[in-house]
Amino acid sequence: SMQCFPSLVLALSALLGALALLQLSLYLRVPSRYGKHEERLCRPRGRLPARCAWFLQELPSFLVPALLLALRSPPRLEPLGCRLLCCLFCWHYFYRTFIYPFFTRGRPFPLQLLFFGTLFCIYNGFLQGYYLVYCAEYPNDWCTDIRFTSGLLLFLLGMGINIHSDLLLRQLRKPGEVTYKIPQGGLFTYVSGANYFGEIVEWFGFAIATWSLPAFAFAFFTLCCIGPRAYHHHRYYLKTFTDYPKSRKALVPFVF
Ligand code: NDX
Repeated sequence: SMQCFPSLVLALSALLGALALLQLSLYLRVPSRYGKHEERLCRPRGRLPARCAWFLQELPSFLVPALLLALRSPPRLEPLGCRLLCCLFCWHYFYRTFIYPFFTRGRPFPLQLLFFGTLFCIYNGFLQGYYLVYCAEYPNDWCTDIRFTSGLLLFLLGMGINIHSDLLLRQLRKPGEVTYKIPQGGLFTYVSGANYFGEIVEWFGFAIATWSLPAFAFAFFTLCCIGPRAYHHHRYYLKTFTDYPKSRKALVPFVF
């Protein structure tokens, strides 16, 4: 049966960190080509409806850790921290897999990115799940530790911002519409990438609550992946809408 190999966790986390840097170097200059940054003319056929694409792509991030947790024998009964944290991760991806895709009004998603996105979700789902189910060890009172409580609070706050902002974006379109408008309300009052800001806060909260290398590597990856994207969204809005609110920042309210 499976057991913990610390060197495997270390290697996979290091590779995740390296992928994060690769993303940063690629996406600081040009955005990843989906949504509003896709060149309309190229590859009109290699796409899947947003609904299927997001469902398929995010499913492994829910399924892999959920299965690792459920199938572990003997079941992990102690400490409570590990199961709780693994469930938090699965909870986010339950939303992203089973709820978000069914309401999205996004454009069809490029197949090539779907392929890499799916690979990424398998990789990360395995790393986070494997670490929490087989390797993590917490003292029995971890649930009252300041790292756990403050991290959990940040996680919930970030998730709230992310879900609320996703909702505001969706409401900009009627079903079948594919045009872009100026997002209004919630944290969009202050930043162009409110959904991304929420997601980044969420995963840094998760990293603090788990206090683990894999979770910090994933938070860093998220920052490098959608941080630049928020900046490209911001530039797109400034270029497209002459009446775009001048005081709005790209990602972090009042700062950047
Ligand atoms: N999926 C994370 N890299 C990504 C898919 C793409 O969950 O090869 C990372 C995630 C993947 C990426 C994933 C990993 C890296 C990949 C990349 C592809 C290439 C890259 C694999 C897996 C890669 C290397 C080199 C390392 C191998 O039509 P539309 O779609 O634009 O409509 C949008 C709509 N909307 C508007 N509607 C009207 N008016 C406006 N002004 C509008 N603005 C937007 O709202 C969408 O329907 C919707 C949201 O759009 P947008 O662009 O704001 O968000 P989006 O980027 O689509 O993300 C959706 C949610 C969001 O909450 C975000 O926080 C979360 O997913 N997310 C996204 C990406 C990654 C991630 C979270 C994470 O890292 N944690």
